[in-house]
Amino acid sequence: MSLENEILDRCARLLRDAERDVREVVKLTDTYPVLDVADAYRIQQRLCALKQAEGVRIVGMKMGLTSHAKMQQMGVDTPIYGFLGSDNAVDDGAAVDTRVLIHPKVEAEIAFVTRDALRGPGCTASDVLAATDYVVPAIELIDSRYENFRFDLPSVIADNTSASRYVLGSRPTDPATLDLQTLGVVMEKNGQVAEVGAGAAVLGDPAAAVAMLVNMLSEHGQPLEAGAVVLSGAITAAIAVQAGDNVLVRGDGIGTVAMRFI
Ligand code: OOG
Ligand code: MG
Repeated sequence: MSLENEILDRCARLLRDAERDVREVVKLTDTYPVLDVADAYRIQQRLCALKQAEGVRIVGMKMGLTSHAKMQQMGVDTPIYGFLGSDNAVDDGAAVDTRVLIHPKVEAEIAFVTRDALRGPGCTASDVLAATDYVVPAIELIDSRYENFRFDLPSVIADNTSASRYVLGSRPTDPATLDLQTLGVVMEKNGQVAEVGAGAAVLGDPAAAVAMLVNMLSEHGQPLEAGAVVLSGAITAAIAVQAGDNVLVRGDGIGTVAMRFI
């Protein structure tokens, strides 16, 4: 059953206001138990339109829950996607103000930047590699708008998959020179190793996660645009951060990326 447009609009507004006011809200399915995944993507689209009306540019897309570590951590078992806005981007090494965040966590990811647009269905990992301009290591900062960072699949999709901030490494690498499956990634917090993993944690290959995104978008008649930034999904579990923390991610052969918190 599909919820009425008026309710979908109200849900998008609630999530937008929660982010702006730095306030947790009850997860949507507590209020609307019939809310399903299709409704949730409709709410996410409305949230995207609200941000665009405020002047935010859409700069890319993100995949989420593409690794077992993340699915287990969040108790959810299907990959999901969201959008990245110009307001989500942070410069490499820049400080992020924790006062405008609810309960931030960071994850290590591999980001793709597309040279050509991609369209599904039937998009494969090799199609993705052929259309990729470069890859970089990335840190995604997620900040669920829901109480205690707890949600179910429809609720987290509506909340733009907890998207909040992201930072890309500054050294672009041609993926043709890499083996993304065996590429090792280390996440350090305050100089200590916090999480380790390899590209294969993300659906066997981060490029496969991007292909899945393209195929999911095609179900809504949407392409993945040329020049888009794509976060392919966390390789490791997410870790909580607070003011004073420094986070660094290193990827074998692709350099480092950092975010610090004040
Ligand atoms: C949902 C977003 C997950 C990822 O990389 O797996 C995600 C969440 O865990 O809050 O961005
Ligand atoms: Mg992520």
